[in-house]
Amino acid sequence: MKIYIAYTGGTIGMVPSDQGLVPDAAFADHLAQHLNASDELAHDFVIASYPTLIDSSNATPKDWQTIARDIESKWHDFDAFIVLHGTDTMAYTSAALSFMFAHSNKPIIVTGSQVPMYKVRTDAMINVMGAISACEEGVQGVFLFFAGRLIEGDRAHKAHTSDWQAFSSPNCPERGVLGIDWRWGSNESAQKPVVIQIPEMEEGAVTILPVFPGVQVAHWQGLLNDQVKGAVLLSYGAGNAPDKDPALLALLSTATERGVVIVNVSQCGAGSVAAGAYAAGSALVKAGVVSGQDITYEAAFVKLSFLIGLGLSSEEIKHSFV
Ligand code: ASN
Repeated sequence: MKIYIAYTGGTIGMVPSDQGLVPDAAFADHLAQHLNASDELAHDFVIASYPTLIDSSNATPKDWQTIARDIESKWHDFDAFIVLHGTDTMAYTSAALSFMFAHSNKPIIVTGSQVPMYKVRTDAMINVMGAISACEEGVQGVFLFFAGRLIEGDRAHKAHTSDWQAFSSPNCPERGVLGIDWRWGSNESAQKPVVIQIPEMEEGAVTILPVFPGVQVAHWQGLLNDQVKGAVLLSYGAGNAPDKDPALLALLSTATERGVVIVNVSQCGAGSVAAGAYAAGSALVKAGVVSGQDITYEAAFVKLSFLIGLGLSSEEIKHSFV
């Protein structure tokens, strides 16, 4: 099997510096030595290190495009793709790749680690080996693999800062769980031809509006500036926000009337938005806010960025969330 592994940055390949951990340009070579040392891994690995390695907290939509273009340029030369990435924004990147490589017929697996590979007590190789194993099993699609769990790329959420199990799949069963052997979940996706679309995604086109006790117009005004075309509203519970402040609701209505798509996602982290179950949620519906249902806020943010980048109209984008 020909497997392309891209090191984009992140803890997995970091080493200590005066300022704390930083990505190491020599990591790709160390990993190559590990993988090539084993006779059990009879694959052709090509391991690339990106010219600018980042802590993934610096990632922007441009980085999603860079990774996607890199994979696209090698699409016909490899059977499988593994993206080594920092955990902080890994769920955003895996969601972005899911949208950009819809119905992928090859494995594209994003992984990384909580502890760098240079440490003795590290999860680096167990995650890399799990990702390779998923490729060997011939899974098709974009996934985030971490601590034995193969999560659909657009369903992952970073849920823990320090557990080995850093990611959850709040509203969707994992595709597979790897212990000694794989335990497979169901794969209901009908096989359609792969669609690769890598739009230009403007930075700042999408924002996140937090709901919190005492939130005021002034808090959101700057976030809903003229550059913004989409927003994820992080609501309470089943999709509620204060409905006793007319100015706040007017701000949302004005934005949706000028074409900003505002998607309601619960800050609970799991479960679904039930738009309109409470009066406090109905006010959002009246203001033109659409329900994100059970999408994660990471995937909602990325989906808005992707669809806006493709040039879809507000109505088309709203429709895609239904
Ligand atoms: N700050 C790191 C990153 O996201 C965290 C990690 O990879 N575990 O790049």
